[in-house]
Amino acid sequence: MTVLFSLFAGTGVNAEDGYRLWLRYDPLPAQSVGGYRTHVTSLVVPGDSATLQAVRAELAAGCGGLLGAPVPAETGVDRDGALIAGTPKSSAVIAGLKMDRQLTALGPEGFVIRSVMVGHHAATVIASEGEVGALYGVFYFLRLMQTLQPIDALNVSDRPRLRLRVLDHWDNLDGTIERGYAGHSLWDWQALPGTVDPRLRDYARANASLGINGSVLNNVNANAQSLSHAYLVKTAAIADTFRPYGVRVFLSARFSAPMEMGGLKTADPLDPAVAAWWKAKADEIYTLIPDFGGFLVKANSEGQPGPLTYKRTHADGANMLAAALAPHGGVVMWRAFVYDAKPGSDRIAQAYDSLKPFDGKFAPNVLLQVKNGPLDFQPREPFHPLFGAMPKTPLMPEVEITQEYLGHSNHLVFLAPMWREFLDSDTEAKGPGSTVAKVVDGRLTGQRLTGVAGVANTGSDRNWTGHDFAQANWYAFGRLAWDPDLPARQIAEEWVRMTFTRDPAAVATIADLMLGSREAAVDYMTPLGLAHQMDTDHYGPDPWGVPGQRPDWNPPYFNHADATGLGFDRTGSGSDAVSQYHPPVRDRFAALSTCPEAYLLWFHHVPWDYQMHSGRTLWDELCRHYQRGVDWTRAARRTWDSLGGTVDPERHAAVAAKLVIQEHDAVRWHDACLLYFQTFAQRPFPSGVDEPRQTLAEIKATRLLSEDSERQP
Ligand code: GCW
Repeated sequence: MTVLFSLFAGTGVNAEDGYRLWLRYDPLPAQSVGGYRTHVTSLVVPGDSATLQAVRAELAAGCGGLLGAPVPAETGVDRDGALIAGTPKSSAVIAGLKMDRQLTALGPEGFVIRSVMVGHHAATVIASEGEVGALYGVFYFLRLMQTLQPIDALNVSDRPRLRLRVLDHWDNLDGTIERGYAGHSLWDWQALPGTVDPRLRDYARANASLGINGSVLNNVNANAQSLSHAYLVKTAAIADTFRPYGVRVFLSARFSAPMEMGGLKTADPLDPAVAAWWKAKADEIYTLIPDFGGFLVKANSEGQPGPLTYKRTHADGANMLAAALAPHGGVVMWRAFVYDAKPGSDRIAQAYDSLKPFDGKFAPNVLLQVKNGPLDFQPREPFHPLFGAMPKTPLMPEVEITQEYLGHSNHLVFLAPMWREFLDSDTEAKGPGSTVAKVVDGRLTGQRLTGVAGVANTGSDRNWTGHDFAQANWYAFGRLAWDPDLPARQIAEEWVRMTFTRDPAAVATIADLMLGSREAAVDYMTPLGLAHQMDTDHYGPDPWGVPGQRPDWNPPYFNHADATGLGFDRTGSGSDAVSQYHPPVRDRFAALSTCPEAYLLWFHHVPWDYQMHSGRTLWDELCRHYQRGVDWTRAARRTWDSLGGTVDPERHAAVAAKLVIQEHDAVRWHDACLLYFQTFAQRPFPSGVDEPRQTLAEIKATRLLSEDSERQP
């Protein structure tokens, strides 16, 4: 059997440019290979579907590469060490093993990997009810070898815990990416459908290696043209490329498209002509893309059109679209990120107020896509109070993989700890232990339609994500979407082993660096519950804000710094947004003494001399956090430098250069925020806190740009 296509098209031989991500199949150390070879002597993957060809190609590239010699493809098992992959339908050997009941229980995306006897021969079987499940099993098996795990007595069964595991691309039709920091869009709309960049297959492969099974191709700030016939034909070409890897395409739908494209006078969801337009549009889409996933909709938020424009509700809008998709099996992912500039209102409270009343009112194929926190992808936020508050509605969390508020592609910030913190947050909706993870995967509510979305950080940069370490966030998202209970350390260590080094000491060192990085970013940007202190590019510090800026986009609105103290009062004496949480959580957050200090300034306006758990004042503690963040960036540089002999020189240098920027930026954050807050606190910096390098006036006179190459260490 032949390998019909090569993997990682266009890759220079072993160029260490990061292109290969975690799917590097370079030869393993000789002492490990010996043991593996006896278990991988031939590949038995019958079947000609595109997915089975992908299974074959991946096994051939993976096993051949890791073992340092090609592994022959065979049609039958005539010796020990066959690796058999497929489904009971595609493989007579798998059918003969009579595992159908178990495979059915695991579903078409689940799989079994087992060491078995086939006749008189020892073999390893990777089996699933579905071909994509077999492919997922293949990636699992390859990961075992990549991370040097034993493969001699395997008995694995696994399946994804969430149904929709989706990347949201905020890609515009002109090739730019909103909040994208790794080049241009991977979709070349001009060249499509005639030319499909071979890179798209590698994108789909990388997703399949994690179990990501959907991509929303266009920005939620949507252009109606994405739904035109010409663009749908282009989208169909992308869908054809992704399909063998189990990645379905979705589109963001602009709510007013019936007016912009269909010439209708209204987009009122209750107008029969509008519903008919969407139904016809859905029918057209499914003629071109039979497995189209559905629509993602940002409605009545940040200027986007929506049902409220016609005095209809979010449920009216979502359900009308859902009705158009339902006959084809598609879903609507309706975003909960809705807020208006309302004088006097607390922006973060609006989504809950607008959507909670509709619990139970959405059609069965609607999911509400809710950001992890109530504001907007900050370095730290408490969990969104809608989790646990809408038991009759499938809630699909949306996290941001792209580092909009976390140093763009310049800062090393590993996001798995942040997502772990979110998933482990206890909503207490049904008593203690009602974690967000249990809400999301349906354990708590019985929801069958489940999912999670991550705003993608990929782009046309050679290494896909700009920062080599940002690849780990794509990886972590996919792994957590598959299993929302995975520990952050396991994810980090897997990724390091597959991406950089298998040296145990270096793995531990790099994983430690990654695991500390998010807390460091919180420390040097927005410690103790501060939020949204970024400039309008959401990069550098801007705690003083922009005069005349819309208040709920302006940092002073969020920090409430004044002579008495710092922080946003969201208790009963303030906006009372805290009351949106279930009573035990609400009470814990609402009392100064029990509110976790990590969320202190999120919920409370706190006097400068308030005594923290450490015994220090708020002011001193705040200073210490900014300093701790800066210190981390310095230590990170030293640590990384010490790994010079372990990591290849190309990527070592690239990361080292980024860490210089990160330290520079952290100092800027420290200086800017402390000098500004000091104008209110009127207190000196405590000992151990660096004196700012510039005055506040000097800092305000320049702006930190993420593209700036002029930084000095
Ligand atoms: O975080 C904000 C971003 C916008 C984004 C919006 C959203 C796509 O700054 O760029 O728009 O959220 O999530 O809709």
